[in-house]
Amino acid sequence: MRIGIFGGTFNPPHLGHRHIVEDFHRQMAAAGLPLDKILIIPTYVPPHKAAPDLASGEDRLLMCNLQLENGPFEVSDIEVRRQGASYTWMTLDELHEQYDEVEPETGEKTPAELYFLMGDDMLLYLPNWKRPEKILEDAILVSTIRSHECSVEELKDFAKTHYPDQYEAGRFLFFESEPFPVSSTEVRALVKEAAGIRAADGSSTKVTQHERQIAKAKLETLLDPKVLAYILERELYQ
Ligand code: DND
Repeated sequence: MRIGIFGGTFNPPHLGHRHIVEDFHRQMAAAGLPLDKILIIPTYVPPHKAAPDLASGEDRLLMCNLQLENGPFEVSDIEVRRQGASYTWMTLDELHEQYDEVEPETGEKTPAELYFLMGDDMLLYLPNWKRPEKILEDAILVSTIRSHECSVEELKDFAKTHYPDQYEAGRFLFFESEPFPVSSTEVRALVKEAAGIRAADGSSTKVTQHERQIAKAKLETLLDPKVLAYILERELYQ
């Protein structure tokens, strides 16, 4: 079985996430490696960064479901259920346990082929992850660019320099993608602004009605309408 994995804090999930994962789906098929399914895995607690305004695991699971509820995508609660820091090597271990096929008579194992998707920032941060070598044994890492500040060539050079053996062994894949530059941090700041709160100092006095409308209009271009409605209804990030 060939499984794509898209892990993230998804606080909240935005259209940049949808863009990269839909491209991943298409490009893997075009490369002759069609994926049987793609697991979208929100972290419980991201292992690598402080997460201000972290919405609950349940809220983030729900928002991922609202954004990617069709087709080959399946939102998985594996990390939210496990709790604690969501280390990727642990998740890959669990996924192999779940999806590797064992021949009942001989006990022979056919490991699931796992492809872990990430944006450029995450690939460049890989040496700081826990057990990157183990991760590269258990999954092939597939990456692309988030903005024109980085190129696929730079990503290849980085992987070749830091993980030469794994690079030669084909444990990295890359694809070209038209960037959709947005971040969850930017989205949370806009949600605050749309609610009349100045993100930088938390003050509610200085945001004009006009600025609030502009922030709301910008949000409509960055979020799935169902995710935006959910955030506003639940008053997340305010
Ligand atoms: P983020 O916090 O960056 O997620 O976490 C990404 C994944 O890496 C999670 O599964 C983490 O558990 C795992 N990780 C990170 C560091 C250390 C370890 C594990 C460890 O085990 O030690 P975000 O929600 O911010 O973003 C999710 C993904 O979407 C990322 O790969 C990011 O690069 C990508 N992305 C975009 N891609 C294209 N265009 C955009 C994007 N915005 C985010 N606009």
